[in-house]
Amino acid sequence: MDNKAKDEMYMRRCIQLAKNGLLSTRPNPMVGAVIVCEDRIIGEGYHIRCGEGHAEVNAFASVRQEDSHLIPSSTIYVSLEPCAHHGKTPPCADLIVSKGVRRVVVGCVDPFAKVQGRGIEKIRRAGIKVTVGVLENECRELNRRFFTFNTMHRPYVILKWCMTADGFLDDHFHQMALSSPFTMMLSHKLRAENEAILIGRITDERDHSRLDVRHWEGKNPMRIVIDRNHPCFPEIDFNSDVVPQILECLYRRGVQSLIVEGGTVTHNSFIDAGLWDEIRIEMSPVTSGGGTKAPQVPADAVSVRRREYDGNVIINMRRRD
Ligand code: AOF
Ligand code: ZN
Repeated sequence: MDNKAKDEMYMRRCIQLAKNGLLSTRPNPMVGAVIVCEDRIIGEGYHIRCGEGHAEVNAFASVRQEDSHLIPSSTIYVSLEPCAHHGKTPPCADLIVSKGVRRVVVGCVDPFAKVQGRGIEKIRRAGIKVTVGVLENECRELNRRFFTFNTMHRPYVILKWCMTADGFLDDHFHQMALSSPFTMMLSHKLRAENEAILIGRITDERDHSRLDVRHWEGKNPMRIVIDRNHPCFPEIDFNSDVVPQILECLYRRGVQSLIVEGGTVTHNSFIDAGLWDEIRIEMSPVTSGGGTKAPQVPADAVSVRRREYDGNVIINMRRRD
């Protein structure tokens, strides 16, 4: 195995470890770290919870006493640039320098304003070799909410709808039960993985949806209904475009991700404004022969994943680069 393949293999392990923090690191990113000496992993860790130790801290702490003398001849792999700032915890870049490892391999640069390359800079200035950008796309994908929030200054937006096989959301008269018990569970999983969920007033009045995660474990997302008579945020001016204002309100409150669950008018306003990152469509095998038409998928959306569960198909789309 060549060195590049080895670097990628250990970075893949970092990503795998990082994912254990999926429901608990928020608003911090998920990060994994692996310490390797002569092709042997001597320590590994991940960021478990916001306010607690970062991945690097946990990885160093996991090294066994009898292996600690190997640290100066080791490489530490981290899926996100080690931090340079004093946040809730001290800078990981300083920790790495004090441990005196031989080399640092970083998945991607941290977009957070207080870091943004400063961690890498600190480590390089201490004379330690740093390689940046191993599995960069995968590492950024892992924290796509955190990246969008910090670079675009708005939450990551997921548009989600369920439709019939002939492209309708309902049959004109009622909301149709299109999800299966299993796909219902998956949509609650999606809710648990995101911080806020938004619907329009009409959808709220028709469905009385609780928008909670009762079929999955985790925290209920913040529930937002767009209703000019009951403004979700006091600063919104309903006489001008509401969508960008909602994202601004959420950004100011530190909300990193939002699911938009409809209806069509609400979905279309996000699509028309180009304010979306991911589209998730559930298609039921049922047809209705007429009703409210599902939103038109934007031209720059590409399908990245398609899974079928007992006849219900879930299609994941992203924006073409
Ligand atoms: C790392 N390793 O495992 C994580 C990092 O308030 P704090 O101290 O928890 O710092 C939070 C920031 O640190 C967060 O916004 C992000 O920039 C970085 N996260 N950095 O070196 C980690 N989770
Ligand atoms: Zn850190």
